[in-house]
Amino acid sequence: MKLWKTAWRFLPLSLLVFVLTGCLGETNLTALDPKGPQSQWLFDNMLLSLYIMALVTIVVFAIFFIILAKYRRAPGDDEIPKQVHGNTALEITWTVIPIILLTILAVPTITGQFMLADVEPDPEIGEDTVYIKVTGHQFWWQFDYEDEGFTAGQEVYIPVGEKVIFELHAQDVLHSFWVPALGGKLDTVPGITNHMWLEADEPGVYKGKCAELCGPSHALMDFKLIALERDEYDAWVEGMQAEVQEPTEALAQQGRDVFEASCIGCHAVGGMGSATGPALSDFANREVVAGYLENNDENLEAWIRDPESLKQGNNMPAFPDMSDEDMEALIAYLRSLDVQNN
Ligand code: HEC
Ligand SMILES: [Cu+2]
Repeated sequence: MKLWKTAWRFLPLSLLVFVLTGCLGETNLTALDPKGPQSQWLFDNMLLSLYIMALVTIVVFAIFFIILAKYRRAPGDDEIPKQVHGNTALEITWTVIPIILLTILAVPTITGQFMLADVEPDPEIGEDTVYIKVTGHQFWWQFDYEDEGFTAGQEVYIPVGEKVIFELHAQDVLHSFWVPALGGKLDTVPGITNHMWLEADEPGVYKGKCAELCGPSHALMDFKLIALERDEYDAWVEGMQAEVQEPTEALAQQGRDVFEASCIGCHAVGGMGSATGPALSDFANREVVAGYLENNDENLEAWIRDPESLKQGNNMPAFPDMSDEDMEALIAYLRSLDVQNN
């Protein structure tokens, strides 16, 4: 009875699990609400193994409890039952059933492995298949569109309904590229090139995360995958390729001078970026700063003045002594970096 009392104490905690998993659903950082053919396959396969497991559990426990009830020792019965050794029919039964169950699991698993590993261009799209080079850094993501001639930082854009191929690299330590709503994860490894593909069924913003412990701010190494209809995607690409426009506002022009003096060595605006910091070509459209802070002026200033306090161990230097005037101008300039204006 004491056991039951203890068990009841855990009830609120177990109910909390349901509430908390509900929060995950809202952000689409979950593999349980698939939004692409790859994640759908993973989900279906997971359900299949879950059903098989449930079936085995139910049957085994049913037999267990029936035997327990039916053959338990009656009060006053001191006789030892007849002892038996080996039963060929039973042995064959409990060998053959698992073989059948494992075969049912093996067929989709093995065919699925080939599907997942197929990083050839989509035959229907051919040369237009989008190819993106991903580099994991402590603690941010670089997305090079080499064929198109530009780099995006922290946010990767893809066309909807098309297989997109990702070439994975790491700059410093192991990271892992993962967009749970669209597919499985794959490590980015220094010195090794990995390939994977993803496809989104519907337009949307899909949350991504580094899934490999890579340092103190590993948990903040978030990114977004933005799936757009093909024409909108093409328009974004054109914007990224176009000549960067002069800022029109005087304040932003002043901010550009501050940027060119202190920041441009690490942050590209337009064209190909570098490995030292995320390209900021389309910064005005970023939902977040540094992967997780809401993109507002207050957070932006806090970030520039002291990045370490917001993301421990990251590689951006602090600018604590920047004058308020320069800061205001700089922020106005960063707000003007919008490829839709290019
Ligand atoms: C030595 C290289 C370096 C310099 C110089 C530098 N940064 Fe950074 N910056 C980084 C790195 C690295 C990150 C990524 C940090 C992370 O998220 O781990 C970053 C991130 C950022 C971000 C967030 C980007 C995003 O996509 O969310 C902003 C904004 C930014 N820097 C602005 C500036 C400004 C403004 C200056 C100049 C005053 C500056 N940086 C100078 C390296 C640098
Ligand atoms: Cu990482």
